[in-house]
Amino acid sequence: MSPMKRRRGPTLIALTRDVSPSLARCELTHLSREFIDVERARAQHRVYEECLRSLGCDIRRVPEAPGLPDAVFVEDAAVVLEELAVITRPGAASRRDEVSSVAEALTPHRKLVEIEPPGTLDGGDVLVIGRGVFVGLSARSDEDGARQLAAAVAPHGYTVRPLAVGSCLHLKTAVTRVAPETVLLNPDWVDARAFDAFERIAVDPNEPWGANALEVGGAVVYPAAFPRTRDRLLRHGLDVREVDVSELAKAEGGVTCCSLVFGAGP
Ligand code: CIR
Repeated sequence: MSPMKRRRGPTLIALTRDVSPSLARCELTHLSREFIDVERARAQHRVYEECLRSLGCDIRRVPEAPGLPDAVFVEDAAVVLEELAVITRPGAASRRDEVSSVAEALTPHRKLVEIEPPGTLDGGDVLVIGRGVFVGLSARSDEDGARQLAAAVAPHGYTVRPLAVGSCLHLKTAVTRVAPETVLLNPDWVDARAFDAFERIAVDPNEPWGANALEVGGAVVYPAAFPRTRDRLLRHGLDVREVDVSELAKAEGGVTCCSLVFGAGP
């Protein structure tokens, strides 16, 4: 086949990590502990990966970390931008050993900058929209972490905007981007006015946990647990790809937190 006719490979990389056998000992903040079927969680996670693959992602798995219950939630370990990746210092001490393997996986792709103690930052608190970086000040991410992030990204033209987070774990539990200029949010957990430059879709009031969606490849990966909010997304003309992540949700995980999606570069 001539080079002209060769199909282009995926341009997106999605870092993921298999569900740890110790997931049942995960951190929990807002939910009560209930039985988690790890095999089922693994099966759901594989379907999630398949969904990302179908949207053009090349799945690269970070090595398993059986002793780290929350290791599947790779989003919290890094913030990946076009120009650099910021390796976080998670707010939960039990999660700090997750970051070195994620940093190693990112090394071939991005220049790395690390959040230093005593600052804390979870990737789940960082929402990037264009050159705007919203950072949730939560139980996991503090002002020092936000300041360090701002210093790392400012030279590349990004502006960090810290925001208070309500009764939920992370900023991205409360608001995510579902299209380049559109956010999905729960107005009880984040100040919707902070997003008045964007089109805003509110979750259905009966589905407060429904604001965590993952925009990738022009589609929106979305949990099957929130059909009313899904209908709102569909009414906005969005291409919604439903996934069942019910076992991961028992660990307070959603669809953004199970991957780090970024451009593979030129
Ligand atoms: C934790 O509490 O850290 C985990 N059980 C859940 C983390 C979910 N991460 C995310 O939404 N970014």
